[in-house]
Amino acid sequence: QRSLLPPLTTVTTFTRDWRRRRSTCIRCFSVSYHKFVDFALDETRRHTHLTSSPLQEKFSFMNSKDGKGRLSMISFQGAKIRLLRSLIIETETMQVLDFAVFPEAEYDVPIFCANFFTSAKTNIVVLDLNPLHDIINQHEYKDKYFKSLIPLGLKYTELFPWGGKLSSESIKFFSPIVIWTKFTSNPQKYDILYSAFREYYKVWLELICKSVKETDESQTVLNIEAQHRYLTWRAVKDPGQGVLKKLIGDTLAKDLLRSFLFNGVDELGSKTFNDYFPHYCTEEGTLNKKSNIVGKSFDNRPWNARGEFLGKPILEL
Ligand code: BLA
Repeated sequence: QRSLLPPLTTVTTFTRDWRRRRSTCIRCFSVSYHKFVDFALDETRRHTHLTSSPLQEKFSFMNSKDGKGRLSMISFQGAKIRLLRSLIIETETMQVLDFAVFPEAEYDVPIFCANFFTSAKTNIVVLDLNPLHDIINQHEYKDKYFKSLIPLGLKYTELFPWGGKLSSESIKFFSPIVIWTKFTSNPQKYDILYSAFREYYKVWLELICKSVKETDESQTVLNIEAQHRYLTWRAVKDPGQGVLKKLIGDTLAKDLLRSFLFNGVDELGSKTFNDYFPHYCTEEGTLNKKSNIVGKSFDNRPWNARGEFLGKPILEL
C-alpha cells in the first residue's frame, strides 16, 4: 500500500494548502479535479493528436443559477477517439468530475469512465473501463481487455471497498476492475484516487493505442449499437441528473446531458430507452419513472479475485 502514496513533497504541499484553507472552510478540505483532467490530456497528447471538438464552441463554461457554482466543459476528438469530454462542477459545497472517452466505432475498446462526486461529508466514486460488450456471458471480449488488468483492479479495490447496492442494470456496464466506492472526505483518499485515475487512464491509453481498426462492417455496427445503448442508459438514468437540474434548470441540464455528456444518443441510433430496457416500460407503454426496476442489488463486490462474476444471472437486456 505504501507505494501508492504520492511523493512526500505532494503530501506536504497538499497539507499546507489544506491548513491554509481551513480558516475559511472549517468542515471540508478542498479538492480540485482539474489536475485529473490535465493529466489525462497531457498523457493522451503523448500518444495521439487531439483536436478540439465542435461541441467546444457551445459547451465551455456555465454559471449555476444562483451564481455561486461553475461548470467547466472541455471536449476533443482524435484519431481513434470519437469524443473525449469532461465536466467539472465546483460549488461552495461540492466538486464533481464527469470524465469519459468514447472510441470511434471501428474500435471495440472499453469506454473510459470517471465519475467523482465530492461533498463535505462524502465521496461517490465510479472509475472504470466500461466494457462495450457483455463481459458476463462473452468470455472472449472479457479476456481480450480485462484478463491482464485483474491485478490492477485488485490493488485498488482493496483500498476502496465496494460502495454498496447500486441500480442492478449498472452492473452490466461495469467491468471486473470497476472501482465503485463511497468514502468520507479525506486528503489521503483523494491522493490514492488520483493515483488510481492515472493508472487506469494509462492502461486505457495502451488499449486504444494497440487496438486494430475493425474492417468487418457488421462488427462496427455492433460497436455503434453498444455505444448507443450505453449512452441511452446514461442520458436517461444518470444519478447526477437531479444535481444538474438544480444547478442550471431542467432545459439546460437536458441539453447538457443529451448534446454534451452523452453526445451521440440522438445521432448514433434510433432505438429508444424502451427498446433497450423494455423492463422499464409500464403496461400503458410509458416510461416508468422509478430510478430502477430490477431494483438495487449487489451489497458486495460481485466479482472474485480472478475477475469471475459471482452474481446471479442477470436479465438479458
Ligand atoms: C450515485 N452514481 C451514483 C451511483 C452510481 C453512479 C452507480 C449509485 C446509485 C445508483 O446505483 O443509482 C454512477 N452509474 C454510475 C455510472 C454508471 C452507472 C458512472 O450506471 C455508468 C454506466 N454523479 C455524477 C455526476 C453527479 C453525480 C455528474 O456522475 C452530479 C452532478 C452525483 N451520483 C451522484 C449522486 C449520487 C450518485 C448525488 C447519489 C444519489 C443517488 O444514489 O441517486
